Amino acid sequence: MKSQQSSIEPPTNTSSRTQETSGENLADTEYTQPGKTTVTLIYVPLHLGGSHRGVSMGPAAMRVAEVAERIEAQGCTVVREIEINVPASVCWWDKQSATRCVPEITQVSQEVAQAVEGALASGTIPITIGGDHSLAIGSIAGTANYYRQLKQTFGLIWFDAHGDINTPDTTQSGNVHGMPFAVALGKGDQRLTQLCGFSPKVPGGKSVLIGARDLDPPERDIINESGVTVFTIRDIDHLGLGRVTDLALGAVGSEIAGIHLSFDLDVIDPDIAPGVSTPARGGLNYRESHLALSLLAESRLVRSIDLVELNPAFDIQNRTADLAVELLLSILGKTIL
Ligand SMILES: [Mn+2]
Repeated sequence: MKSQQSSIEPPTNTSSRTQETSGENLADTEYTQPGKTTVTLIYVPLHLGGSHRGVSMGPAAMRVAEVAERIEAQGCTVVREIEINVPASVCWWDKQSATRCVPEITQVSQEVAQAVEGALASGTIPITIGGDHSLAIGSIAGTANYYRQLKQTFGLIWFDAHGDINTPDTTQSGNVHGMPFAVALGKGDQRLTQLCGFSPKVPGGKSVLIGARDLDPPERDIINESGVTVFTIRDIDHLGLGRVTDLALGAVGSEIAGIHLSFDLDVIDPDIAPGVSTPARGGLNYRESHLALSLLAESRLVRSIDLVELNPAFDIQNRTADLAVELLLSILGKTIL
């Protein structure tokens, strides 16, 4: 009889990354390492932008799926993990406007913006892990502020089943997670559009929406006015996501210093990504998702990333979190050969 060998490896403790919570001083240490991709993980357990509290567990589920360990196993370095504080108070309706929780989301957005800008300034790729999509208001503000000071421009590529381009005038739900794309373009509640003191954060002409299949009628009007390039799920069926991704890279233009990738997991088909707040049938499949993200990785332009709307309360055995980590690895340049 063969002796049994334990398959449990002793815990390795080779990581030098630091953990901190928001509000601490973000030293502008230079983390650039030649030939190595360095990342900052920013966990944002924000649920105030939507109607499903489960998204606040997204960062925890990503940790269960060993996001930091798997990024490091791929050869990248996680230099810092930051946890953003989200107000614990119950979400309240702001009677001053048609939108919910704007004061709280503004506060969180300021902290996210500061963390993202600090991560970019230190030469790392900020990966903001949600949490609902309203966190992109902060991450895009931080990204925009970073490039603005360098007098550079950036492009925005947004994967989503929805438009997220409602305003307080058009919203049916009052949920801010249906508005962050509009806020980035300078449309919406001024407390959000004026973060970091300027607006818009990115022009429509350097913005692309991929995977849309569930747009509210007013969102179509806003998209048409804004100059955003949209590739709907029909375009993807017709052209293929590889071609669409190439076209998206062309649409953001060549005069950019970087791309901010805002990836809503609900763009994926709910059959393989059930753990999202607002599933919509007919989404991206597994292979085309990885193809798109590996093409973006090859462009070497993606400098900041949001990964949002993971809702463990709707997930099955953490499958969607596991997929989300795999997708991140593709964005960070995982190759087959
Ligand atoms: Mn979204």
